[in-house]
Amino acid sequence: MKLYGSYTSPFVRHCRIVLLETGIDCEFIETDLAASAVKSPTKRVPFLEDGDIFLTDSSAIIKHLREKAGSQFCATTHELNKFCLVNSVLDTVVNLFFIKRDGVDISSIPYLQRQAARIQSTLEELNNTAFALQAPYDDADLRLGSFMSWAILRNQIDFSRYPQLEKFYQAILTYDAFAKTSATLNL
Ligand SMILES: N[C@@H](CCC(=O)N[C@@H](CS)C(=O)NCC(=O)O)C(=O)O
Repeated sequence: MKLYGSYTSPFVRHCRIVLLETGIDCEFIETDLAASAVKSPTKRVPFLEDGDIFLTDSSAIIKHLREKAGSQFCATTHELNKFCLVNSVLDTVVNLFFIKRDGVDISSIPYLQRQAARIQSTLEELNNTAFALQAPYDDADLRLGSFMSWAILRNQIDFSRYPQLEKFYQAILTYDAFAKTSATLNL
């Protein structure tokens, strides 16, 4: 099995956490934007090869890994909804990050203002949502931790306005599989 990705991507990190948790043997192949543009139709990382199976999205990869290990991905509708909320804000922040990096003034484009407003309202909702403060962490928790860590590393969000999220983050920092996959270990 081969997982293609970067050490900084929050989507890839979540997959790496699941690999550590499940103990599944998998080779990690460091892949940059140029290589992902050639090797995956999404032109994104992560993507995974497992024999004849080729998966091009972190959620599908995590479902595949969990089921291979005899477990489940987002076992309840409630967990799936929390996962989707986090994933939606993560996708939006990553999208704006790349657009701003290309020099676009996001305040001049109405749809990008809508994206920025979506980030604020979703963070408020997440701050009022219960997430685990100790192991076991489910996939909604792990996606939230991966998102927060990336957003802090890239200076994209000031979480001091969201005290419950900060409390969650301080707790997950001490979780072994989370600590071992920190992007800063590979910078
Ligand atoms: N829905 C995808 C999102 C993956 C994604 O956005 N990856 C980023 C890295 S953090 C990427 O490769 N972006 C390159 C691009 O958008 O061109 C997943 O969950 O795997």
